[in-house]
Amino acid sequence: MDEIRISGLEVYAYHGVFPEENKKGQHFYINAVLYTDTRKAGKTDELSDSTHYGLVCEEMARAMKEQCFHLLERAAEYVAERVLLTFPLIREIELEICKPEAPIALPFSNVSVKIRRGWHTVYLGLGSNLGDSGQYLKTALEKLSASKQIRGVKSSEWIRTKPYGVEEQPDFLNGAAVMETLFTPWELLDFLHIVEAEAGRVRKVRWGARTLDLDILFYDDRVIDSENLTIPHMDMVNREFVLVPLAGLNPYLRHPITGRTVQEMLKDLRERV
Ligand code: A4P
Ligand code: MG
Repeated sequence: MDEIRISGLEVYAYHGVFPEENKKGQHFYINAVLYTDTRKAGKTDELSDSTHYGLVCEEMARAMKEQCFHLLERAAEYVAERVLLTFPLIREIELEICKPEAPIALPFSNVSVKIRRGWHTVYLGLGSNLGDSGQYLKTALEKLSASKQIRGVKSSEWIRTKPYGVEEQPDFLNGAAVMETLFTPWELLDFLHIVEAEAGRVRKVRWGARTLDLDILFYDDRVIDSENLTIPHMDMVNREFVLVPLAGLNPYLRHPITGRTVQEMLKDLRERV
């Protein structure tokens, strides 16, 4: 991706763990790399096709001044999020906050915290087979869209499917959705669990009937195998109710491990069964 770089932006602010620092304040210096696509502006010469770096500087300075944090880590997180939420064309930001006047009783030239944050593309699988399934799924999408950490939610068609796994349960209504998020994979999982709980979901039987099930199918091309989270979702190659809606959204999306597209996985599955 292309970069817009800002270095040495000076801001007088009040962050620090010592009360002295919060009262008196000190100079902070910000370095930022804004990851964005400059191609269109490169062709049109129109500022509206790019991000105004002057406005980004002003926004970062405002964010630095309006709160008083103990930690540089917190200040960096706050400023990075503000930039990503304010300027839609910036997909990622690398942000360094320098504190050369930090209270360290030894000679030093600088101390800084540097982070990289951005929007991630996520595909979710949605399912319901209890109560008013259509309404549960619609409400879930509204809740996702209402989170400021999530943008651009787009859903597939809904399909009626026979239960897979535990077969003695009502038919499902299934779909998929694509969106961009600032959440990490684990933060997203926690958020999805809240949305499921708000739909009255009770976890009794694995693969049992549920008002709402939200699974993370893909998170960029990340591969995660931790105790409570597996991405890409484990069993998708065996599930038409996942692959059909996913193919409706993006048939050419590739599985990061096997390299197979959604369309190919669906074809393989149909040939197998
Ligand atoms: N978990 C691990 N990876 C993920 C991930 N990528 N996304 C963990 C979401 N959760 C993930 O899930 C159990 C735990 O899996 C979570 O707490 C999380 O830490 P759960 O939702 O509590 O339980 P579950 O849904 O009963 O189990 P599981 O294994 O997730 O089942 P699935 O895969 O969700 O399948 N038939 C049809 N036709 N349509 C369906 O939608 N769904 C299922 C459930 C079975 N049969 C179905 C359908
Ligand atoms: Mg699940």
